[in-house]
Amino acid sequence: MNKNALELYFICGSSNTDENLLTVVEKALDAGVTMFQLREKGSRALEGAELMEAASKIKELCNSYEVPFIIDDDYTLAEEIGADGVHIGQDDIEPQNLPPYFDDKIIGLSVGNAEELASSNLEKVSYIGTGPVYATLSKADAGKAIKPKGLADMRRLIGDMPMVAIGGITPDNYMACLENGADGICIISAIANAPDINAAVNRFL
Ligand code: TZP
Ligand code: MG
Repeated sequence: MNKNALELYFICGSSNTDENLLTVVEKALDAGVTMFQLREKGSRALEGAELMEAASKIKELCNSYEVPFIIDDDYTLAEEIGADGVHIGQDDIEPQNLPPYFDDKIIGLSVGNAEELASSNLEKVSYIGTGPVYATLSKADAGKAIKPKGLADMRRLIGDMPMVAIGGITPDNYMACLENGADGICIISAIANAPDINAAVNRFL
């Protein structure tokens, strides 16, 4: 994959904002985020036909900004709506077992530490997401913060493999992620909950 797309990777779902999800995504795209992931989890997560409709609309939006559109976990939905890829975690389907649709798509895998790396098959993986770098309120079971040092350790182990940092990243701390081996940063709350999304995105850019 083109590593540049990982630069400012925005993740959002209905539970991450009090605003309309599509409005938030469009504002972030318009401000210049370079990749988007739909992560529908938690109390307000859309399901069924509503989820399919929202995902299709977001796909059209991302297409119009030429920004890759990734779906978290739900590879069936990703294939159904023709998303650019899927992001999976350690407890989801293993990357090599994804359907053939994903052979030429973006496959992201969460890999938080050396143990997870050792047990992961990265053959089909396009990038790894590593974290939580800092404490986060957006994922209850995120585990202990690995700090930028954890990114540097991971970088030494993975060579050139594209890697994004995730977890608690803000305009005040993202630079340490890039300085410690991340190709880009993944953000939920610092964009989704910003009073001015355009200003927040521009602080990162
Ligand atoms: N995986 C590890 S931390 C995290 C995920 C999905 C949440 C990141 O959200 P925020 O609000 O940017 O800390
Ligand atoms: Mg998952």
